[in-house]
This record gives sequence, structure tokens and C-alpha cells, in this order.
Amino acid sequence: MAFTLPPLPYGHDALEPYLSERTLDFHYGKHHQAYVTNLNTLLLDAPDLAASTLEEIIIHTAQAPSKSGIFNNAAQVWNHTFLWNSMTPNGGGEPQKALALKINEDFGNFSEFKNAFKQAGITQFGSGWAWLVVENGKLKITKTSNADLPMIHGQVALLTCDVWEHAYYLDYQNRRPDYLEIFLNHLANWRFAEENFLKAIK
Ligand code: MN3
Repeated sequence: MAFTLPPLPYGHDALEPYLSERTLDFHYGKHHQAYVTNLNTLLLDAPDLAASTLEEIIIHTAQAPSKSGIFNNAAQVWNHTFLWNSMTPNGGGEPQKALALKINEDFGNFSEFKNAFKQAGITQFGSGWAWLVVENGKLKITKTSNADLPMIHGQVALLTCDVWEHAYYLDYQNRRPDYLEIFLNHLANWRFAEENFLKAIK
């Protein structure tokens, strides 16, 4: 069964002025779509994975060098769907309730969290992702390269920011720190992160 590009949870222009319609046209319409298309093509030669879910494919191929093409495209399909949900029009601000308390407990305060998340995104050399995750009951900030993602490291993702250049270059060129600041101040979807947190600690 072929995978399809999941619908964006908002319009291509809904994140203006922080991320342009042009960026969403390319990032969602071209990049995300290409990962879906490439994955479906590669799966034609992997009948053993034909009945698997996206998550099963990712876990199954993560440690198999001969399946790195499938892993990279499957993980990027998952990462981008997670990314679109990690942002929302009128986002930013601070989380509420249980997640707010847990951030204070594990990072000191929200400002410390913000600095650490931003720093993770800035210092990810080359393409990759900054993440807020839960690992062994504790919140943690991580960064991953290329298509790598928390689920293959025993972590549950709560929120992510894509720091591949295609995510921000049309709007921010080389200014990745500005993009990360805007992400945290205006785009981050804390409601989504809270839902993921409550599921993760159940
Ligand atoms: Mn991307």
C-alpha cells in the first residue's frame, strides 16, 4: 500500500509573516512530497515491508545499511508530518500545566529551555533537527543529523524544528539563529507538545 502526503494542518500562507507561503510551497509541496514519492518507489523493491506502518519501516530499517535509502525517506516523511504539527498560526508563547511544570523541573525555567533548544538548532552542523523529547521520564533537548529521529534512540518526540536549509533559506538565508528564535516565539505548537507529553508519560 502506497503512502500519501498527509494534508497540511493549515494553509500554505497561514504561517506568514514568519514563514512565507513560498517556503511552505517548496518545503511541503516539493520536499515532503519527494520523500513520500521516493519512499513508495523504494518500497516496490522491498516486499517484506509491504504491510508495515511508517513507524515499523523506520524501526526495521534504522540499523540496516543496505536499507538506508528506505530509512532516510521514511524517517523524513515522519519528521515532516511531525514538523507541520509542531507549528501553528499564533504559536509560540509558553506551554501550560503539566508540561510547563516539567520544563521548570528539568530545565530550571522556560527561558533556560528556550536557550538550550535554540542552541541545539544552531549547533547542529549541516542538515538536521532540534527536538524536545522524553527519555526515561525526563525531558531532554537533542539534535539529530539528516533524517535521524528520536524514536530509534528510545525517546518520544514532543516538538521539533527542522534546521535543514530548505526549511528557512528562502525567508532567513544564512540566519538560522533568527529562524529558531521566530520558531520559538511565534510558531511552536505547545498544545501539540502537551498532547505528546501526556501520552508519553502515561
Ligand atoms: Mn525539511
